[in-house]
Amino acid sequence: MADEGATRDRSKPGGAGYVLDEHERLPHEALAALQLDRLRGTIERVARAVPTYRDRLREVGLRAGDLESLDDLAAIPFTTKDDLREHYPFALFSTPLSDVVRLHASSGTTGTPTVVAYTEDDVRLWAHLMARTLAAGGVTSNDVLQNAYGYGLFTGGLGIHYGGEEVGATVVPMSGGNSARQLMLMRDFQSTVLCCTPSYALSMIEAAEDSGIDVRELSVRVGFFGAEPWTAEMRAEIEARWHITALDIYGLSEIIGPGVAAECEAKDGLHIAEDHFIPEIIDPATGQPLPEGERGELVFTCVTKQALPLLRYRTRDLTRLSRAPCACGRTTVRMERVVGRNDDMLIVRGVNVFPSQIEAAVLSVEGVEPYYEIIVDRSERRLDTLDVRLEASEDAWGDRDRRTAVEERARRGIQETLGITCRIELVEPGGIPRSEGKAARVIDRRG
Ligand code: DLL
Repeated sequence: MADEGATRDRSKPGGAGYVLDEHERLPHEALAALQLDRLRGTIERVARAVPTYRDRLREVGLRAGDLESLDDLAAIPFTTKDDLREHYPFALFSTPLSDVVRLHASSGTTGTPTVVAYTEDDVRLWAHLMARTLAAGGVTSNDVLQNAYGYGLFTGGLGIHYGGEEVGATVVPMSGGNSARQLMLMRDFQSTVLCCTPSYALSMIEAAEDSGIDVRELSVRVGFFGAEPWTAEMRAEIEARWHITALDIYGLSEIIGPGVAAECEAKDGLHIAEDHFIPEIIDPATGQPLPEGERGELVFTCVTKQALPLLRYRTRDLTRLSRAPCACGRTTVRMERVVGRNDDMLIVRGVNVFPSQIEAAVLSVEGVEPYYEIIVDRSERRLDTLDVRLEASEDAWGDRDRRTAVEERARRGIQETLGITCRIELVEPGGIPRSEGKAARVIDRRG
């Protein structure tokens, strides 16, 4: 159900592509009315088509007609990743498989993968939302978009691909990996837009340096980086080394994939496509909704999807929402950069630690490259230990006194931000594994 309000106009001078669609600038009350109307329609549909939802809604005595305001959302039971696993592969779909034109799935590191489905309308909606995302970062039909997100069951590749075409850009479907080839084609095709994970963007900068290419001389102007947590410090690092604008884009397969939320050029939080996905922030411990502005777990209700419109899906991602006006004129609610996932939170000697907090603390230390690994273990005395392996820059590595000073500064930085002691191991340049997709930086050996 792509919005009729959005128009594509490639005839504009300069090839400007996508026009801001009217739902992105609705006054709050009008948006809330649209959401409520769509929510009622969705509830009615899933109650008819999905036995599990029918039972759950019946249990709480909720019918679509009972919903009087968006506050009534809170009466709807949550959907979790376990629900998707328990209904593997297709039992939560609300359309017959004959209407499903695409499946994607998570890699399923813990066993059963989670499968998500799209009807033709869903694919169209997804392309529309990704086009919105790209347009918010200034992409037009004049751009050459190099897409280095993985193609396949992962939603990054195809999701961005269709959005790029929708906005009229020239899409180069590279997929992840093979940095030398990425750089060669980036130069030859004069790619102006790069889409990949932030960790892979860093790997590419390094691969360029290794082969004597100055990334700043390439034509890339803007990067759409996401699919993993990253920090403001990492953004500063990428922007300084590449001289591009680095924008944060967020999404998850269960909701639609990339296109759920994205930064605009104001870089002040990610605009959520709330005309399609109603966000809430809940206390992860109690499940109770939290007031606006408080940080907690992000929950989404899909109100326009056809094949898999999940109700109150618990993302496990931690963030907070803001309705403060944005310089870009969009009125949609913004979410702060995701700190991390509930399940990625490490508890080290009783202290909650997000890998992104460690990233923020160490990246500002001079003499350290933006590659790191976090190792949590248990000592013989059954105490948690935290080891952070940091990669030294070439010149820091060559000087023993500087190495000691860098280690000391990083250790102090972590102690000051997190209040816990850790060991720092500085490793030689190139000593930390590089990422081509989502970086795996944490090794927890506590079992
Ligand atoms: O990662 C979809 C995506 C593709 C988003 C390309 C952006 C760009 P999943 O593989 O289902 O989908 O993983 C979703 O990744 O719940 C977050 O924990 C994390 N994540 C995604 N984007 C961000 C981000 C894609 N910008 C999970 N910042 C989500 C922090 C992110 N975490």
